[in-house]
Amino acid sequence: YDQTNRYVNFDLNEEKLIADGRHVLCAYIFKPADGYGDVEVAAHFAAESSTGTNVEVCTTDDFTKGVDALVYEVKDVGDGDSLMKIAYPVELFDRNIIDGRAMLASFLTLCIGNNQGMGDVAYAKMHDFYVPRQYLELFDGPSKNISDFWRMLDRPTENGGMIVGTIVKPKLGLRPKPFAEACYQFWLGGDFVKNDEPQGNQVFAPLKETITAVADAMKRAQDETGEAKVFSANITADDPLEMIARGEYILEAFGENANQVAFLVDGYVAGPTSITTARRNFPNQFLHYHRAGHGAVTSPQAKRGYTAFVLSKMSRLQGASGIHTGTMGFGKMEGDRSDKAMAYMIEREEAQGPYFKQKWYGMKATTPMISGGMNALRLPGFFDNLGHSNICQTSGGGAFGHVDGPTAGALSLRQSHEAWIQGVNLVEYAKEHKELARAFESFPQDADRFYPGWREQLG
Ligand code: RUB
Ligand code: MG
Repeated sequence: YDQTNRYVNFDLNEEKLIADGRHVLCAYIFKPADGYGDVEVAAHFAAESSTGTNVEVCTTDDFTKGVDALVYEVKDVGDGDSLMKIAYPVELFDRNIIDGRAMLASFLTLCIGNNQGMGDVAYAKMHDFYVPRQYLELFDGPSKNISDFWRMLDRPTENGGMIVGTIVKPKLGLRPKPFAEACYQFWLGGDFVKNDEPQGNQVFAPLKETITAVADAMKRAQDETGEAKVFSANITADDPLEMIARGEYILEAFGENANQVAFLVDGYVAGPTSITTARRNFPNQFLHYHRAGHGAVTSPQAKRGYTAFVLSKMSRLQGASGIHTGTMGFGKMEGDRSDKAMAYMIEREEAQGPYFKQKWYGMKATTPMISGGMNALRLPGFFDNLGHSNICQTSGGGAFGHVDGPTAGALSLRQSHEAWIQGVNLVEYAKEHKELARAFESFPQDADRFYPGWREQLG
């Protein structure tokens, strides 16, 4: 039946909704199934996402109608697609019984839940959302971020620049000793080593044995270099108790260096519960939100789900210290230049999304983690596009694929960052920095593409 009378109100004004601060606003790109009209489908979508269903129910009263989600805009955006914007009263969202705080699960259940499987919707994807102050402040937000790394590394706590990082490769198949040795070698030149996301407690590399070896490698690398080192340990699991057991074991094993351990959680596959488990049980650790699998819903090819921008924004609410924001077209994963908007949304006090401007009211920033097919040669273009280098960068192949090994790989990444900070052309800088020069030989296809003529110039 037609629910447009109840769930659509085109008289609502977005500016006023934002000024009143009582609604979460969501923007979706959608297409009705054949034979349905866009406004009619938008109304059903808002009903199913709030107080209604596909028929009228006798239990609805006047109070119920006061918390309806309301469609306040529907418009054709070309290619058969339409935009719809829906205002969700804040009261709709579930709150914890333990502390009255908000939970991301409820936001997802309502705003991107049943509405993803409706028969009269060909597809609908969330492209942006706006959170009013009173609801935003009910989320945990980050407790740590890149500033904490900068402090550990003896850098300024503002504008401290790129964290030189890697991902241990091969992603599976290393036993504890060679694994720890790979960390050690990278740390001799770099700052930060992370578990690749599938690495955990495999039979050939038991977590306890591997972690003990890595903690020892960290100590040795610190003694050798006189610098602090950081490790991001994967604690992802189905069971929150398993995550906590891993986290506690790891902190104990690192002992005096426990402060320099981040916890990596694969927040897309393991869900919001996993992120909050880490955020609330280990508030003193940097929470590293890895997002393997997100492409299934966030890819521009996917017509349903939500975008990577939406994922990033949700992660700041939940309290991720850092989240992968892709390489913006400079690495191996899908993405393009304009993805910098998602970095700005998580790191700034106020930022413009595709549809909504968001203020964060002092909520700490989430750090962009830049990873996936990067190496020393690709960094300058990446920084030019982003406009700064205050990010945590991890190159797996870009470090372990360096012809002179991971220490040289790490140094080449550090030198590339220095060159960019000083505004010096990378080939020029490579003349005086041999690890960087050898990165050109390590990744000749990239070298030819980004720095044609490099062979002659480097001699
Ligand atoms: C990259 C890697 C990460 C990807 C994930 O390894 O293991 O899991 O960065 O992608 P390498 P994203 O540096 O060898 O390519 O960062 O886009 O989520
Ligand atoms: Mg990985």
